[in-house]
Amino acid sequence: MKQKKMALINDITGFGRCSVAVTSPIISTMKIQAVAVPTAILSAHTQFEEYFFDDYTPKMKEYIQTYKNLNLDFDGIATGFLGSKEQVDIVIDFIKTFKKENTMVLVDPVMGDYGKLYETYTKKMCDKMKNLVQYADILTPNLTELCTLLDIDYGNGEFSIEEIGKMCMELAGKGPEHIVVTGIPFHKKQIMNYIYSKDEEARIVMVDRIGVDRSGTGDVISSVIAGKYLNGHSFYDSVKIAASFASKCIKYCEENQVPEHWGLCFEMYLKDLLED
Ligand code: PXL
Repeated sequence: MKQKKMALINDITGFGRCSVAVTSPIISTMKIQAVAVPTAILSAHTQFEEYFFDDYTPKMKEYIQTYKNLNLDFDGIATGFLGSKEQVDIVIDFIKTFKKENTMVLVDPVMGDYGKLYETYTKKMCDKMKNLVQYADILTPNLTELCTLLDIDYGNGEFSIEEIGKMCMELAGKGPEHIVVTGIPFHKKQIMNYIYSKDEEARIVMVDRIGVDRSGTGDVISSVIAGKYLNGHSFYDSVKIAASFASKCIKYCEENQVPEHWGLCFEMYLKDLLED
């Protein structure tokens, strides 16, 4: 059987377990070849007080051109953190070039958390991100990103399940077949993942909240979903596996007092993602 390939359009961050440092090993464990397409290079992610940030926008076209010349094809394209608004157009061109009938496109609209945008995200970038949504088969926003994509005020972050359902329906109207809203706080002790698939009843995957919120959790969840879904699992099962995998990693971090910005110690449980 031909081995699958997934393009990972994301930043490369040395320290802090996010983006390609997380998605590449996770995808590889699921026997999918990971092909990194860097959007920025950082020494540490933007939740640290200090970090080196090199926007890769000026180099991306040349980088991608070689893949065009090589006539590469991809079974999956997963996009994450983008470093500039111009990158959105580059990513759209990448998808238009490489998306074939059966190529799965997952867009993780990495923009912010807890009602706040990340430091490198400008309003213009957020507006641009809205264009990217229409190219996604799968979208994995958190609540902050869901609100931002729909121009809805985050307020205190308290939304009813019905409201979240309506927001997903509106966003799905723009293109994506499947949406999971990740990391929704529920009654203080739990975290809800709201799963919306077109023409299906919405479903919920609940996990216990363990300790503090940890950066990089979204990258772990979206890459497990991307890999499992590409390997033939249903969207619901992919989310379930991803949520329970992330929970296990978070529990380990709590028990070992890993600082919250160091990301999830996914290495400890990678083998649980192995496929036959
Ligand atoms: O985990 C999301 C993420 C990815 N990449 C960079 C980030 C963050 C979140 O802070 O800073 C560079």
